[in-house]
Parts: sequence; structure tokens; C-alpha cells
Amino acid sequence: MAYIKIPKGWEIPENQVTPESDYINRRKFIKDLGLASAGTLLFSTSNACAQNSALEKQLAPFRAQTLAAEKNANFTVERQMTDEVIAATYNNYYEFTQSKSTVWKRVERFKTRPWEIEISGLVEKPMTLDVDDLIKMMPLEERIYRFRCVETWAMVVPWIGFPMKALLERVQPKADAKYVSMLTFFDPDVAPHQHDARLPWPYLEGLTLAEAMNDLTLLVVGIYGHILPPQHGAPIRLIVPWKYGFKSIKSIVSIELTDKKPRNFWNIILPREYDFEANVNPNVPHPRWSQATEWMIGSRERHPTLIYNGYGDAVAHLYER
Ligand SMILES: Nc1nc2c(c(=O)[nH]1)N[C@H]1C(S)=C(S)[C@@H](COP(=O)(O)O)O[C@H]1N2
Ligand SMILES: [Mo]
Repeated sequence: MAYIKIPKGWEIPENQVTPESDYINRRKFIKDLGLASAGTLLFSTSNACAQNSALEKQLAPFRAQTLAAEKNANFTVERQMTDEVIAATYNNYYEFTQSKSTVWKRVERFKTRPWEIEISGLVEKPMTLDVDDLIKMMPLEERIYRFRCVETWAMVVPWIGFPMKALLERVQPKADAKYVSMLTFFDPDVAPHQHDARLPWPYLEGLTLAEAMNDLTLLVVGIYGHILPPQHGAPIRLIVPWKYGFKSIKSIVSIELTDKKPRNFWNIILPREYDFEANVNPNVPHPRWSQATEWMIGSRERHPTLIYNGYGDAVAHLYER
């Protein structure tokens, strides 16, 4: 009995649900998992301490760069906030690795400053901006949002950013602009999984213009009071809290307004499992698992999944047909 390790809540789901990428390499995935649990069994306690100090070291330079942002009292949630350390060690960032608990260790060579972001396409005033100039230009606010991954894990974190609407108003969308298409950086030397040519790199996502202009849609540059660390998609990422997490594209280099519906990474890979809209909905199961409940990373807490992740008041009107 002494040898049986009871997994913490946040360690369970990789056995319970299959991650987005599982189709790619099922055998290898299972093998990695087996090795990982054997490892934890043998070295759990000493490893945990070493791991904590390594993470503290990794986060320190980002924590040192605090961001002044007004707390927006309209966006708080009843659930307990997820611990920063938990959120920073359980990430989806396939450019680096498929293993959520090691992303933070794989981002070492990822330099997120200086960084340019281009806004182009069907706009009156296309622009290319340095991310820190953009941050100075925009009124930053802090919002506590629920976040829900399609794999059924959830978290509650304080993001710092500005509504995408504020940026779009500056570039002035033309009358025929209907969609917003976004791209992540492409640099396989830094992000080794981008060498895998079976995947449609760079990661891309899109929204309708109405979704992009919704007040909830945030361009995020910080978390827990400071600039984003790389594992969360530094220096700038999207957060659309009523949609499954894969819509919230990280480390954006380009925002293009178009009249054609953009493609999105997971829809290209598995169109039967991931659609463009990807609104959180407990009544529509994923083809391989239920979406009726979700679990909070860092605890064993389970909650019923909320339609539109609880943001129906702000967004349901977008989908009334
Ligand atoms: N470029 C890029 N953006 C991405 C992903 C990714 O692999 N690459 N993963 C998505 C998924 S599936 C989720 S759940 C969230 C995870 O964000 P977090 O690691 O900050 O919690 O990022 C999304 N954005
Ligand atoms: Mo996800």
C-alpha cells in the first residue's frame, strides 16, 4: 500500500480523457505516461522540492515585471482562484511539447522580447507595433475569468490585458471585414515540435468580427499581476472565455481581418472533433468523451460545465439564428 501513490486531481485527467493530439502518437503517448508515473513513484518528494525551486527561478524574471492594471469588478467568479504555480505548470503549448506538465521546462530558449505584432488585411489603418508600445497604448485591466479546456480541465486566473475591440477600433475594420485571423510565431529551432511537418504550423485561430468585437474578448499580456511567462503564451495571447481553450491562441505575431472564414489549427487536424465555433457546451459531447463536467486543476473539485462557460448573458445573442 505504501507504494501506491494517490494521484492529485491535476494528475488524473491524462488517463481519463485523451488529449487533443492523441491521434498523432497513441503508442508513444502511453509509453511516456508509463515512464512518467514510474518516475513519480520513485522520486516524488525530493523531485517536488527541486521542481518548485526550478519553477520559482523560471518565473522570477517575469514576476519582477509587474503591470499596473485596474481590477475590473465586473469580472470576478465564485470559484476559488487557481494557484499561480499550478497554472504555470499545466499548459497546452504544442509548439514545445505535448506533455502539459513539462511545457514550462521546454520554453527556455523562447525569447518573447523584442516582439512585433502586425495588424493587416481589411483595415483602413494597417500597423506593425512593438508589443511594449502596444501595451503602453492600451488601457490595461485585470479580469478574473473561468477558463475551460476541451479536455475537461478548468482554471480560474486573473488575466491582464485589453479588449480586442480597443485595438480593432484603432485600425478601423473596412465594411467587408467579417473575420479575424490570428497566427502564432514560427521558429522550429526554439519550438522543437514545429519540426513535426504533419502538423499545420504555425498555429492559427480565428473569430468572427462580431466575436472579436465582443467586450469579453481580451488580448492578454499579463497574469497574476505581471507580464506573461512564456508557457502562458507571452508576450501577447488571446482569451475568449466562452470558448474551449484551443481558441485562445498564444504568442500572436499577426492579426488579419478577412472576408473569408479562417482555418484553425485543431479543425485542420481533426475536423470531426473540433469546429470553428468551439463554444463551451455541456450538452454536446466531444466524440471521445463527455463535456458534462469539468475539474479544476490543482484540486479534485468537479463542477457541472456551464453553457458558454457561464458567459451566456454576454455572448448568447451572437448565436441566435
Ligand atoms: N500557439 C498555441 N496556442 C495555444 C495552444 C497551443 O498549443 N499553441 N494550446 C491551446 C489550448 S488547447 C489551451 S487549453 C490553452 C492553454 O493555455 P494555458 O497553457 O495558458 O493554460 O492555450 C491554447 N492556445
Ligand atoms: Mo485545450
